[in-house]
Amino acid sequence: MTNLVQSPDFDAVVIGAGFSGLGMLRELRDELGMSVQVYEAGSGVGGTWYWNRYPGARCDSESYTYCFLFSKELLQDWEWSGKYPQQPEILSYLNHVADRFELRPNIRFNTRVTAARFLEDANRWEVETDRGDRVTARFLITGIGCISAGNVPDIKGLDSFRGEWRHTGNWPHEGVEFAGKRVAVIGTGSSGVQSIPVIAEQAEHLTVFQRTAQYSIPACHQTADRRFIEEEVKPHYDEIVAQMRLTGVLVDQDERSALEVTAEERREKYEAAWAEGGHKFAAGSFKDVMTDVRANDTVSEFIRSKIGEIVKDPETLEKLLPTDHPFGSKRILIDTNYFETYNRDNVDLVDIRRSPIQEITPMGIRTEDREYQFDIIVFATGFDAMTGTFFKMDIRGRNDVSLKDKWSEGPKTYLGVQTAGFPNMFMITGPGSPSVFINMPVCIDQHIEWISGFLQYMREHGIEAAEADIDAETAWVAHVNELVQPTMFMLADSWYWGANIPGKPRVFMPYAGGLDAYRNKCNTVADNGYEGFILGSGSRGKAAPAT
Ligand code: NA7
Repeated sequence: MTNLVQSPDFDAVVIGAGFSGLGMLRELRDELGMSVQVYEAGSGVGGTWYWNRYPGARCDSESYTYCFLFSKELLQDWEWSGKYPQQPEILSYLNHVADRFELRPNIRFNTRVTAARFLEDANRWEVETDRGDRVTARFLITGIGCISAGNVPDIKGLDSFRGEWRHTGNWPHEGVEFAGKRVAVIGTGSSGVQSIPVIAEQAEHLTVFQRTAQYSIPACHQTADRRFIEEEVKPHYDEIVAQMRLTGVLVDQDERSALEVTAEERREKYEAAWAEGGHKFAAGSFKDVMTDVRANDTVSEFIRSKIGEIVKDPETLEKLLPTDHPFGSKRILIDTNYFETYNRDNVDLVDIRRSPIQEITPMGIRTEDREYQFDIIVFATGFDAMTGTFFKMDIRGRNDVSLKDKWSEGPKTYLGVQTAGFPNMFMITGPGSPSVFINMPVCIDQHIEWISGFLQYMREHGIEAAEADIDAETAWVAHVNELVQPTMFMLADSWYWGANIPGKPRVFMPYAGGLDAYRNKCNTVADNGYEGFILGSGSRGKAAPAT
């Protein structure tokens, strides 16, 4: 028997039950008293952490900072077992939150939103799902994640492969059996760098297909330091949360330039940061390593020297040394024994820039110079980030304009929370917000709080509809574009630019100005009566965008 939800009207429909969807549901239902329907494609909560179950999947933010911030009791109660949270533990945490705050009754699982249309006359969103639900809601809120639409490259012959193939972002719940198998991993981004050392330990043989050599920093993962948590974190969570909310990070940056100290001092600093591991290596280093190429050269060269100390085989080392882009111009990678893995006898590295993949054959992979045989191919080839998941749905705003058409030249948003022509649709960590540059739950927390404040304001002022003004949006897109100009991000192709997806417009999507500047801007907008938004009845004419 189907269990259709037909035509009820909600205050809000929320798409996704990861950090964003769960947090937004709790806020709207428990703080604002709204009726809320959440749709989730997976069979459980978790979002990104529900789907990304590949071996070694772990978060790069330290565990005591990777959590919901809204509940002091939750912060005190939950115990993370390691310095960084592993995927299974994050999933347990999110399940705990769903149970503790009784969120499941408002979530419809195994149900994917396929379409959402703004009904101008009714001033409502009509939402359809792949299970035949059709509901309406005043607000449509997306909590769909930034990296959730997997990218399996269009390589000739994949259908003919007789073995098993998987994408890291859609990993089977029962796991994949690597023992005794010849395995290929294509891709050396975060997912590749995390999974390669674990797969190498299990497989008979592993061949890594690398397109771009990477800088990667050791995580220095370890079991959680209980003394640190009990004495320095839990009694001070209020201050820690305040600091995280302000800047998103808990690192004191050295205010000196990398170029104003001696080579010896620099080396000492980098060695100490390398020994501590993780994102502090970049964030806690000199102030200009991400903005000045000469300063950056010093850190890029340091990392190459460390890779050189680890990797024994000179030919493999040469392939692994990143020389075509500066450190930090692509997503910074954090690993556990990544480079060490290439010293194993059962691991080979293929540089596919020198010998590109021609096709996938029934037996394996053929590159320009030879054919390899595999039982399993793992695609660690990333995601159609930031916009891909939006485009899997047919979202239509005023005049039946589709979001896909509106964003055909790249995403256009105001503050990364709204896009003109789509009234009452809010995006949690949408393109144009800091999102992927900061600890995600912290950005999500800020968006939830801000959106909630906006909805309360609308309620208090009898405002039916809120819509980004086209001029404010145009200015914001230009601002996001300006912010990236002085940074290292200009110097590499990356998914931040959409460069990993053939045909995707090359537009820098996240906001690179830092969480503090972003938060200030959002707060100023709110303080000024939500300037840059058209607040009105929602019907055409009364709330027409300024031109
Ligand atoms: P990423 O970071 O996008 O990495 C994907 C990797 O796959 C990267 O090494 C790519 O090389 C490589 N790639 C992509 N397409 C191809 C094709 N067609 N052929 C060969 N190699 C390819 O994705 P991840 O899943 O690792 O990480 C995503 C985010 O999750 C990460 O940034 C964190 O925020 C968490 P390239 O560098 O493009 O040359």
